[in-house]
Amino acid sequence: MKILKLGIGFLTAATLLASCGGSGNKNGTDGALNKNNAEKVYVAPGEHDEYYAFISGGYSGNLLVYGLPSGRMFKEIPVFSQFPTNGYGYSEETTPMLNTSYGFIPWGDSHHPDISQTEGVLDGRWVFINENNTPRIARIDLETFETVEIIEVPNSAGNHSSSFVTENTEYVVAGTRFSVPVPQRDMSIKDYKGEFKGALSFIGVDKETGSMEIDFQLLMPGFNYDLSHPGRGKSHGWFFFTTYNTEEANSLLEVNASQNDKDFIAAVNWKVIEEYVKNGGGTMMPAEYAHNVYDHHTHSATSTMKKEVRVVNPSEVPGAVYFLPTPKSPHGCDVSPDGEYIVGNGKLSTDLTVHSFTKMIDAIENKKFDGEAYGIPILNFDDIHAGSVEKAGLGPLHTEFDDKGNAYTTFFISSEVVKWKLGTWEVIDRKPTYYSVGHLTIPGGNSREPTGKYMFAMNKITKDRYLPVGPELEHSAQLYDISGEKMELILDFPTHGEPHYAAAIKADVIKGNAKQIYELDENKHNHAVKSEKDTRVERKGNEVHIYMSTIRSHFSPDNIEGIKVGDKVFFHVTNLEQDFDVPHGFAMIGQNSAELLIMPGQTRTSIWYPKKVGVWPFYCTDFCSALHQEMQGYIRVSPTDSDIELSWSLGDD
Ligand code: K7E
Ligand code: CUA
Repeated sequence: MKILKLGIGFLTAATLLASCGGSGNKNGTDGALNKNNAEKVYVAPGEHDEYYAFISGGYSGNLLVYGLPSGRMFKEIPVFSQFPTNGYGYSEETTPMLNTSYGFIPWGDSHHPDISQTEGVLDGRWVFINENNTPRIARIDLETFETVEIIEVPNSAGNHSSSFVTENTEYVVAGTRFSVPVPQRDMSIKDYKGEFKGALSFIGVDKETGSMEIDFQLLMPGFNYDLSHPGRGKSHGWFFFTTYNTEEANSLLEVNASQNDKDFIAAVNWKVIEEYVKNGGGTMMPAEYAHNVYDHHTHSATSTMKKEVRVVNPSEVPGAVYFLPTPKSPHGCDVSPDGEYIVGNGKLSTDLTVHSFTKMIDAIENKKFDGEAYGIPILNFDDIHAGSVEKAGLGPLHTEFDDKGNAYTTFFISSEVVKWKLGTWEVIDRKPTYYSVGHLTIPGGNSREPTGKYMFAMNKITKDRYLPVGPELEHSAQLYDISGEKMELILDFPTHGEPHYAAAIKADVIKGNAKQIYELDENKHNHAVKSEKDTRVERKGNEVHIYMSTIRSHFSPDNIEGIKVGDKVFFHVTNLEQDFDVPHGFAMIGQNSAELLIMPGQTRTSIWYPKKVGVWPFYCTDFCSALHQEMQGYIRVSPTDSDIELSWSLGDD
């Protein structure tokens, strides 16, 4: 009955929303943006923003770098998708990054970026992001702002409760949204219940290098593991995962996974499991997953196929996992900066449920259990419940925190952000979002030290917020000033793809480390040239290797003859420049891939299959100097049986 009522509530709210968006929101700002607010987001020409925001590109598969408070976009970092803008996923050096156990995959669905931490504070070394569809975790280096590592996650499907890091980046954690047979096998879908498993993967991160390895996977009951967050401070050593579909339904989940009054937050004591594993616990299970690593010295990626993974059965490790009953199909699972409160946002509940870590430990120590599920003890709701924020809104999704003991929760259906007080659970303020907000971000949000100046909401629906551009719209984000008692909307800005989540950090922590060039001396690429005198062309059967260089404003060589139809031509292009922001591009007519955009000191390789006899041009795509238009060359392509000698030249040489 309760479900039915809520269902109607959903409908009504959805109708309201649709009519609101459809009829056009004219200002929607609680009074028009005043001059004061405009000044708050104004970053004068040539000045820098105060924060970096790394915003998920969702189904673009990438990660976007924005500045706050201006809302300006600085860079799209290709992660899980081919990116013709710079040749990522097309060049020989970068295609191994997109290798998986299913072969080369050109696309991904990224969700949750999270920045590395030391002692609970964002250290700005790396940002991690998950791929939901073909489960993977990527690491992006925040000196070069490039993807440097991607690890596939076996036994997982819908890698969603990911990629959150523990407070010393001991682990980046990846949990499966869809449970699946483990190991995969041919079985009836109807036998889901009790047979499928949900793998929660703990990926160890090397303290110095950031290198990732899957340390262990917990094979949990076949629920849907939706989101997760680490404990911190007093709760460091624990990780919390929301679940839904504890009914273990395999069809029509919108009805069948909403039956239970409460689902669970799974509390995982990873330190206990770490100890268990150290003492030889768990079993090595055959598995196939790719581990792709990019090296800044060779400027190349390698892909290794791993063959096994350590799995742990939670019911065999006493003290490792407990279930915290949480109403009702919770989505977000957020932990307060001090580590005491675990907030579960029940999508189908009007209340927000907050659990107390202290009470949880108490209940565990006193063995106050309320049954078990698959051998995992269930705690009693009343024993662990810290409080509820009542009737806060409709469709709560995610919560972030500021530095003053406040929490901010997004409500998808009622389209608003609600500010409330930790401990008293009273609602302090609410502000509309435009429209249907998903995640929100406060810089430093997932750490011991969140900031208290800005919050931005990332919305699922845009409708009339910007000039119309046809049916397909970018999503909209809204930036709020949260320094006062009441939140104030100060900026609207579009994001790219679907901005599921963002991680934001004070710019000062990373901007001084950002690399400007790659040192040519340190270029260890096999096919690099260090000067023009090394440039050359070599034939090996029908393979032709062109060792080429770029410098303002020419290629060396720029005239090549002796190439034949049917050859496989490798352009190994090294950019000899050693100045900041002088890339050169390389594009060849009829090339079946993308251009190369080559940074100073870097080498990139592209393959071209000459198909037609003639003289064919190539050119630099990046306007690099006043004589950029002169940066071009020709390749003479002769018939397959021609005996024209291979030759190359630049100028009169
Ligand atoms: Cu968009 Cu975090 Cu993937 Cu919620 S998730 S909204
Ligand atoms: Cu080099 Cu344009």
